[in-house]
Amino acid sequence: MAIQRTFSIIKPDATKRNLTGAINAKIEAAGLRIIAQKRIHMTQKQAETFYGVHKERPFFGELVEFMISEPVVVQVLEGEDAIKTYRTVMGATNPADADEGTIRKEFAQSVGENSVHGSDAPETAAEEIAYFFSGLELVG
Ligand code: DAT
Ligand code: MG
Repeated sequence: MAIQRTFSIIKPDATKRNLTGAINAKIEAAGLRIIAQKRIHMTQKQAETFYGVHKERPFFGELVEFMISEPVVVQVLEGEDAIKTYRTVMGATNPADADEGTIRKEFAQSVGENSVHGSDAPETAAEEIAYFFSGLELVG
């Protein structure tokens, strides 16, 4: 597998509890390099567009409200097989199903407030990175 980039969000439940550093430590321990990072307060429009794929799901409104409830930290991670590597470090969507040692097992509060986002495929990673960062902000 080649060096890849993925998009990450440290979500409101985690920024609120001052867990940015603890989550970054897990990211870096997994061999992923944080090549871009910024703290933003998402607008409703940004959150709706970002999670547009879920707009028909019953939890969509709740998800958008949660994502704009507090600032988030958006990141680009680079490393070997980064998309899959980060999904493994994150753990399952529902923290009750997440493996020991994963970010969600350790920090997530519920399936909705689950501390982190990570892209699920190369196409979505490229789209999500371009949505929040300009090329000049990616310092690999
Ligand atoms: P993931 O974040 O693991 O990629 P996903 O893409 O299926 O999971 O869903 C996106 C987010 O939507 C997820 O991180 C939290 C929320 N979500 C998913 N399923 C949910 C549910 N059953 N109830 C409440 N929120 C949910
Ligand atoms: Mg997803």
